[in-house]
Amino acid sequence: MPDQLTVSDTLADDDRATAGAARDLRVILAGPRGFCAGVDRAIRVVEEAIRAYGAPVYVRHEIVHNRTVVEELEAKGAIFVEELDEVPADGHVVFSAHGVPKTVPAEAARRNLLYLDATCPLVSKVHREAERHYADGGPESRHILMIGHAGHPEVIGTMGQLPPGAVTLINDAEEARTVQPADPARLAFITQTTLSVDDTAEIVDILRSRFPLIEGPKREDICYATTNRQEAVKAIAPDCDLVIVIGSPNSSNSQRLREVAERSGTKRALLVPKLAALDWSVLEGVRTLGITAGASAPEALVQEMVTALAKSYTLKIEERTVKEENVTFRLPAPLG
Ligand code: 2E6
Ligand code: F3S
Repeated sequence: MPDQLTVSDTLADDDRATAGAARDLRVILAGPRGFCAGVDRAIRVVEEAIRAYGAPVYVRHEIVHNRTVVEELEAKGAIFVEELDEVPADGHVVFSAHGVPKTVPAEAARRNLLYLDATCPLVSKVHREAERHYADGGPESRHILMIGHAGHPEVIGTMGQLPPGAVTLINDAEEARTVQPADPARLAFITQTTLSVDDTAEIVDILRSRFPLIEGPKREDICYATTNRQEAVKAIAPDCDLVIVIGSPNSSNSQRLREVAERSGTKRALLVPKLAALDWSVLEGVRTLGITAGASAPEALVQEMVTALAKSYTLKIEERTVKEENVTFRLPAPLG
């Protein structure tokens, strides 16, 4: 996309004719934004499974945390369930991008279900890290502190790679300050992939200073897509009166983008799932609007919003890209 687009790039002729003296609105689009490689792969897993096995294909949990994605896949023949017991005996089932506890594939195998795992490879990497630190519970075993948000499916999936009690969840800096592990000399930490980079750095600093022998990644396990989207929104926020993050409320990385925007100098930051949910009154007094999208939000939702804005405003659109991404992941073995 060119760096500078004008209203004429996005406005149909009849709309332009009625636009008249529409108010000017500068729009800065953050880049990168929207789909990451793990989301793209997970959606392709469901599509390819439907093609290979025929509809319906069951998906355990939202494949990614976005209603639009889920509804589009439902229209193609996916049925979303929360637990395996909702999948019939002869069903095919896909596990979501967020990962699952070990009990889930074990139960699927016990029931002879044909299952495909759409867990993002960068989440699987954290699963393997956790297993390495645990070391089968033997003499080399370390107790693991997982930095993440209670109840999130990725956290449930990662903690569920190991037996109960092997991992303690650290939700925030306060918990990092107060956690009392049995053996401070045999500790490791891992993190959720979609956390705030800045909040996590603070928590890791606390853990490292309290427990100098703690093992862990160089910084954290936050993925490239989360890191880049937060950097991109930081680069636009100071110039914006309002930043809209397109993403669903249950999307952790989208929620973090909204918080990062708010802390980075914009007057206001809002999470908006899609155009239909936009309260237009939030645009009153806004001269520069920033737009980004969570890793699970389709680019079509961004374009739909820009097109709608162009009907009410004379837009001056700028793409501000802080990093190019070229990550892709292969499909899991049975489909790849
Ligand atoms: C899997 C792992 C990380 O809520 P969260 O941000 O984790 O998930 P989505 O589905 O919104 O984003 C993609 C994703 C999938 N991120
Ligand atoms: Fe994977 Fe990160 Fe996306 S963990 S699903 S690449 S947000």
